[in-house]
Amino acid sequence: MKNNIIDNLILTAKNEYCKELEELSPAELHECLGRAMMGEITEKWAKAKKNHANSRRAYYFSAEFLMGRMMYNNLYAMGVLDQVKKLLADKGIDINVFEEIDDAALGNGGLGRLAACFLDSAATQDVPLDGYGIRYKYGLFKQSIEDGFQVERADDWQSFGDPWCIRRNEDTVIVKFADQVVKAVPYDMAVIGYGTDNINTLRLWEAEALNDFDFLQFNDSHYDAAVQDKNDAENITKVLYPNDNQYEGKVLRLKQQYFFCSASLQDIIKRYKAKYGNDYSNFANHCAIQLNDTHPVISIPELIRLLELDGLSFDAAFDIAQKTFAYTNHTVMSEALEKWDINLLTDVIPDVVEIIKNIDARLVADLTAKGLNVPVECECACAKADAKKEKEPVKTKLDGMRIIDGNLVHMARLAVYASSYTNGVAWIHTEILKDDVLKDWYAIYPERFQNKTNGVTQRRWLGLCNPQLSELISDKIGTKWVRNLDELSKLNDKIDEDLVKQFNAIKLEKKQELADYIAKHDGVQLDPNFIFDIQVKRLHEYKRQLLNAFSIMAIYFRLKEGKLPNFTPTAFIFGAKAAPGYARAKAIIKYINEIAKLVNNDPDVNDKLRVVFVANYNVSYAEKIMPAADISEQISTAGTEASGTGNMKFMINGAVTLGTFDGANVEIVQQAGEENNYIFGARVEEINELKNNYDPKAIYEANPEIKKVIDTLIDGRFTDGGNKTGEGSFAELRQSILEGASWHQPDHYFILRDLPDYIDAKLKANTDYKDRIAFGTKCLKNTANSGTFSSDRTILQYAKELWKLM
Ligand code: 26Q
Repeated sequence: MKNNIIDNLILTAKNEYCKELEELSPAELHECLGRAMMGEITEKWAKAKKNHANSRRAYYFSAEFLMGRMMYNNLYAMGVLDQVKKLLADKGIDINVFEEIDDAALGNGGLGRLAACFLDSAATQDVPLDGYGIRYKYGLFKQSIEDGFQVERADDWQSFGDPWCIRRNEDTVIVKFADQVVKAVPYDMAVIGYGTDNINTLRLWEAEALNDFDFLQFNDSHYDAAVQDKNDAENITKVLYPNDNQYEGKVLRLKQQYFFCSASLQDIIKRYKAKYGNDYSNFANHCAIQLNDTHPVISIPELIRLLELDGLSFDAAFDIAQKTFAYTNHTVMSEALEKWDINLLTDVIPDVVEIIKNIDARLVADLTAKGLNVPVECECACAKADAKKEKEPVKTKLDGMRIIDGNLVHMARLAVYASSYTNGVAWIHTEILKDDVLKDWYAIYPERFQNKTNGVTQRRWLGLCNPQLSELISDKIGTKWVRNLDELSKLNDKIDEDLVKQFNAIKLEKKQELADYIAKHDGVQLDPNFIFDIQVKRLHEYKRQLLNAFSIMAIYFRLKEGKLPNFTPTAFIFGAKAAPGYARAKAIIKYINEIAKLVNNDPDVNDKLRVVFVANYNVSYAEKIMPAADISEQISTAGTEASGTGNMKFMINGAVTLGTFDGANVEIVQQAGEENNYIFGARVEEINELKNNYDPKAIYEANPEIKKVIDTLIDGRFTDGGNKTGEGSFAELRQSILEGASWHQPDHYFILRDLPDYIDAKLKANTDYKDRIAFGTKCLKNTANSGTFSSDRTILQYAKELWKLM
């Protein structure tokens, strides 16, 4: 088999490029090896497709799939990574050349990467799950840092070719908008399971014009008009919206969502009809469809529309849709919840709006029958009285649940009402859905709510990215962990001084590798003997990179004043992309870079303190970072981070979590022990109380250290893009904390509340680190107890408890 791949590779190189292997550029080699591997799996893939057609199956609808680099992953899954590496080496080729090939970044962050982990896990665990999404021409922008500011560039990921996708012209379908008709052309990517013959499919749609080129227009000298249709069609799948946890109500975004949902449903229906004809009674038994957040929720009315077109009544179609779909919520942040303006929807997809109106009417009838068309019981007993006084109609419980509420269509409400299940992505998140965000819905449909704590694939996030630790683990407990991460718990009995020393040696090696890469990539020198304290994730106020930055300034001042004589040298490493339109997030990046410049150039401290903001943090960078962390920063305001999955990647690789009681941190600490992690700050209950009674300015006035730290935003030591101090972006950051803004209270993520606790916890970890055996033991305990955070566990729970596949 391995020889086949190499023979195939040599042949492909000759056929495609008329070159010997040694002459190929990295991109050409990538293309040829990729094709050779695809040739290897053809039969297995076809067989798996046939098997799936004959069983109940599930589909994962997602606007994002953040796959990362596929070459190493696929070689690993096929079990030939080491052999191919050696065979290439024999030809004088270093397998690391593929590091030059960009990874496909068809996603923003957590939600898109989760989708990719799920595909890997489903394929490996023989779960018949296929993905449906969009083949964006440009993925998430590439980030560079210029003078401390984020600069964005387009991500033309296909410029290196794409050997993994097969274009399937024969499965092209038509998608219609009020003002436009386009072709949806599918590209299939094989999702190769590890240690199984099962191969699943990720089908990504590209938009194309019905007619590329209008000759009549051209002949009339209307050259622009001649290509207008082509451009308008291709624009639909041109670029991924770079927002993460922030809703943007743009027409093009709506077109993207409807485009891939309609195409995917037509595809599924076509396949269903080939088997069952026009009888839809078996549809909901035939498949389950998981909606990855609200981005594909337009699928619900679209399926009903398509079934009605085929002769079903609304009620029959609704019933099928409700049984078929399930919905995953990934956020509690109100600014991230999708609410489409009904006029905009009507302009783009009027027929779908008619269905939504019918669903809303059905909701009204259902809830009225349940007795909910009654005035809201307000805690302050004012609603009725005030309404009378003002002669306004009394607001009813039902009013607050309408799918069409005023001018807005609430996609999360539509999803909960017209699907079989709603799930959160970590225990605490599901609890918040039930008693806060969706509490009215939980009260009526408690049986629909489930929790499915996220996970990550250990193949990429341990096996591939940390071969040294993988080997140590396999030496101790065998290799079963690759397909069953619970096996890691067997390490618990084996942790002794000797094992900890071996673990520490590996950690040091991974830190050296990362330091070398950062030196090359970002031009900053780090000493691997420093503590590596790392926060990598999208830049968002709720994730509180600013809290981390403030704590570093506090430590900086204490060091300068000689107050931390025993401080263990620490490198604070950041990586984050800010949405291009998110001014405050960009200001925070600049602030961190200003701190880095100050600290790294100050000879008083730079033998103890380093700060680096790495550019263009992405999946491939993450693979270098996760194994090299001593401390994993997970410091969101309690109740804001739905789950987090970076926290799990760090844990598996043996880092301690410095974090709040939020998202999956809660379960991480439950598994690995509070004594092996560093938990600080206000919990959800306290945060909820503080919301009515919080005075950050009082904290600022009362605490000279905090005052000094906050004032670094305006005291003139940093430049922030303004001509003079106070004119750039930092003054607004400070103001957002002390004064608030028109749309929020002062310090709405409670940075000042948590800052003192946070500094204490950070310094506690800093001191603990000195006992290398004790600290290494904590790290290893984290690895040993991370089994439950495999996405294999998560996907099997989806398969059993939501999709009823097993
Ligand atoms: C919506 C409308 C228009 C444009 C963009 C969007 C949009 C895009 C992406 C809204 C949200 C997202 C991404 C959300 C996300 O990544 N959520 C994360 O999901 C992870 C997987 O469940 C969790 O671990 C994280 O806690 C959660 O923040």
